[in-house]
Amino acid sequence: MAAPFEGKRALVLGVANKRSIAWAIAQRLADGGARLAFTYQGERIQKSVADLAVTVDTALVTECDVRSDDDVTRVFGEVGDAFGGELDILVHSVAFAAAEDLEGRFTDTPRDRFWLALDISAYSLVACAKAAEPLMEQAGGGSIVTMTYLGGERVVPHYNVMGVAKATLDASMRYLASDLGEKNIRVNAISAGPVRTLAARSIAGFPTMEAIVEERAPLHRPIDADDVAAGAAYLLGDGAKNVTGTTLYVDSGYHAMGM
Ligand code: NAD
Ligand code: 0WE
Repeated sequence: MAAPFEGKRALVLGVANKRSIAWAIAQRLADGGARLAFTYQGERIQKSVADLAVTVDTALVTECDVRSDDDVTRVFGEVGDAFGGELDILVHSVAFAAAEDLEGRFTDTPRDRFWLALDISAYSLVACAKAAEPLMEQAGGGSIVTMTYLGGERVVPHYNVMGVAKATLDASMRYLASDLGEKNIRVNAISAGPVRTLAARSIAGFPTMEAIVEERAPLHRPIDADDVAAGAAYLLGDGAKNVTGTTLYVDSGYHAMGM
């Protein structure tokens, strides 16, 4: 295809390394002609994100811990400066729960770590959408995509508090779509099947999960970050100009099965 994102300006949150879903999406946007801005969390991954960012047309690489209102405000200020006060695309690909809460019983989740998971994995979309609104309004509209998972709709063993966070994220996506529609800002989610990223590899039993999807999903195929990126590119592009408040499943059809 020619250049579906020519002249578009995109902010991507959630690149940690080359396996990140956010990086696969960023590459698609860049290949389509977009200019990019990236945020990373913490000095530990600064170099890894900076090294990836130089391989595409990047206007900004800056730190953002989504728990911090100050960080979010500063980042969108920097994005406005880098992109002439406008923004077309926001990719939200951020999630975190304490490792100990992704095993054992959901019942055992303590109050502080419950809110930590919801703060980083769900409220962050609300904060970023609000900060993006004036920049996208200036651009005449925009498109926001977040990353979700079936564990927010149905019980996936050990997904636990992350499932509750994804349920909150999904509902937030719909309410944001409702509020921002009048500004021509669309908000959608991709529900991805298991992809072997940094966030996934540390999870005990992840290979088992991949095997179950391959066995039971209609397409009997594993999902990779590039498949997810293709779905994101659709939702972020003009071909989806009348699509908002919805979830696109990129999971080899697994979600359609009852058994
Ligand atoms: P990843 O580890 O590459 O990405 C997760 C990102 O979240 C990292 O870049 C990390 O730095 C960032 N993050 C964590 N805490 C943060 C904070 N406080 N502030 C800012 N950033 C923070 O893993 P991924 O699999 O690419 O995950 C991206 C998204 O995709 C997540 O929302 C995840 O829930 C979702 N998802 C993943 C899968 C999968 O199987 N990998 C499936 C469905 C959905
Ligand atoms: O959203 C996710 C994983 C997100 C995630 C991963 C980690 C690992 C490291 C959030 N927080 C952390 N915290 C850490 O300390 N996925 C959709 C992938 C995933 O994670 C699972 C899954 C699947 C699928 C956890 C348990 C069960 C299934």
